[in-house]
Amino acid sequence: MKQLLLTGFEPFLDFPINPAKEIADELNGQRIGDYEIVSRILSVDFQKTGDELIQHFEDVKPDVVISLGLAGGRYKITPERIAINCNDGVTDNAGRKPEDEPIMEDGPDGIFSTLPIRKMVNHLQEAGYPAEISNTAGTYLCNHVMYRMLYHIQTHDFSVRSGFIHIPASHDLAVKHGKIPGWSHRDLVDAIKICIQAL
Ligand code: PCA
Repeated sequence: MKQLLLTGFEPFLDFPINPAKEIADELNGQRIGDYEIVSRILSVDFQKTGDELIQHFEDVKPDVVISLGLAGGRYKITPERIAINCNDGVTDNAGRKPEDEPIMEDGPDGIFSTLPIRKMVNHLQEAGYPAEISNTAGTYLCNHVMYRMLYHIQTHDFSVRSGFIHIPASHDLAVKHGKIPGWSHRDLVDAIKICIQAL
């Protein structure tokens, strides 16, 4: 059976729950389509997160990598099209706040997702879920891990598909936070299963 490395993130900023972690935890060990899901949770720390992800990749040796992250305030499931070579944004969980820094000094400006993002969005919409391709993963940790994984795969010539999906808040988080829309945890999990089945 093929292995799919599914990553989520720990909570960060003013989000006391990270639904990306909850989804990854729930799907860990499940079989979806041709894949066995191996989930790992990443820190929200510019200095550590990329290396953590590469280490999980080396340990698991997956056939596909899908990373999940919360986009608090978004209404739709949004597979990301591209990661850019930039660290910038608000303070991370370790108190760092990079400005306009390249992620890899010698890296390309951008790297496209190698996941079937159009097919994922089409299947989500057919199932009745709000979904669209996002053309920016921002410059925070989600963009960072997407870039680091794609760069690692590209520079080592691995034939592994990889990319990132941003998700809206869960109801639990939306209620605790108070100012962002939420989906039910069940629908979030179902939507990510649909994305995996589109592989
Ligand atoms: N979302 C953040 C980082 C962690 C997460 O779940 C982001 O969009 O960059």
